Formats: sequence, C-alpha cells, structure tokens
Amino acid sequence: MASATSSTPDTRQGGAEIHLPDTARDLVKILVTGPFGVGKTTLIRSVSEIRPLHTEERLTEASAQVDDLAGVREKSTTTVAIDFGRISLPGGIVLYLFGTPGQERFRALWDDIAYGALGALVLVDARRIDASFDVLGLVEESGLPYAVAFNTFPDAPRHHTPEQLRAALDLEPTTPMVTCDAREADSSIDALLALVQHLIDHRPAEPR
Ligand SMILES: Nc1nc2c(ncn2[C@@H]2O[C@H](COP(=O)(O)OP(=O)(O)O)[C@@H](O)[C@H]2O)c(=O)[nH]1
Ligand SMILES: [Mg+2]
Repeated sequence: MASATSSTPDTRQGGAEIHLPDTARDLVKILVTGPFGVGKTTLIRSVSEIRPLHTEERLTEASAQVDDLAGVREKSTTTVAIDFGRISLPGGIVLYLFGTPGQERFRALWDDIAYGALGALVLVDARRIDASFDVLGLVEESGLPYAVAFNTFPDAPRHHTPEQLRAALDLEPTTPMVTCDAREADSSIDALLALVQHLIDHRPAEPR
C-alpha cells in the first residue's frame, strides 16, 4: 500500500490515476533531491499513489564524463529532468514530490523546479558523502528548509556516528537527519514525515 491513508487505493502497479482523497486539506510541493544514483527515482516510485512521471535517458559516453559512476556501476540510466509523484499523508496533507537532480550542472533548472516548494528531502549515499555537497549548496542557497535521509545501501560504511555524519555534511543541529530504504514505501514515508514535521515546527509565523 503506497498511501499512508487507509482509504486510498494503491494504483502504482495498475497505473490508473486516482482522485485526491476527500480528506485532502494541504497540498504541498516537496523536492526529493540528491546526487546521481542516490535513489530519488526509487523513493518516488515506492511511495507514489499515482503512476509516477519519470524522465530518464540512457547514460551515454558524454554523460559518463560528468556523472560520477563510482559506486553506482549498476546504473545504466541517468535522470536528466524530473520525477513526479504524489502521496497522501494522515491529517489531510498531500505531498507532490518533484525528484530533482542535484548536480551543479543543473543549477539553471533549479530555481524553476524549486519554485513554490515548501521543503526538500535531500538523499545522501554514505559511501560518497562528498557527492552531496553540490546539492546541499543549492538547497541552502535557495533557503528551502530540508531534511537529510541517508539511503541504505548494503555496503555503506556503518562506523560513522550520527555526529560525524552531521559534521561531514555541515548540518545545522536542527536539520532532521534520518536513514531510509528508498525501495520501501513505509521507510520512505517516514523520511518524508520527518521533513513534514520539520516544516510544521519551523513554519513562518502567521501574519496578524
Ligand atoms: N540497496 C539499495 N539500492 C537502492 C536503494 N535506492 C536505490 N537503489 C538502487 O540504486 C540505483 C539508483 O537509484 P535511482 O533511484 O535510479 O537513483 P536516482 O539517480 O537518484 O534517481 C538503482 O539501481 C536502485 O535500484 C536502496 O535504498 N538500497
Ligand atoms: Mg532518477
């Protein structure tokens, strides 16, 4: 079941579009971002209650020069545009998920894709932390509140403490940092919920 609400049918496999649940109250645009091969497409596919929109292109000799294949040898495609999906959460919050490339060379696209977003879930691969510096720079520059989710890869180093990981990414103490398995809907939803809670806790004061 993709949706966190019990009444929403799972249509991920069937592909039929579904209507928003009657309980939908807050519609929120969220970026799911991170470096090449970190699991953005996988996460959006695992949680989306509508058939995810997904644009990919086969890796070519040209992109092999710029997309770092170290640690992701199994990949034969690279995302050149965006993924899109939707997930309804308890409490009437509906997230529209925009899977967004985090490489520096996509900077020109970034402002357009980020327009109207309330926050970002930044996926990080603990095997190649420095691959996340570009995207963290882009997110910080745009001023978007964000949460960091370490995606679980089997050969990820396990000896780092949370404090060391936080320091390596230069995160603020208040920035949520969780682990997830992007292949698992429940785990991915938990990561999104950590971001949503952060957005609720740090929402700007209502104008009087
Ligand atoms: N072991 C493991 N593999 C994953 C996980 N998430 C993604 N993958 C694999 O990693 C590769 C890259 O994932 P993808 O979603 O295409 O990355 P993207 O470039 O960020 O969209 C794919 O082969 C996925 O099957 C995960 O949580 N655990
Ligand atoms: Mg992708």
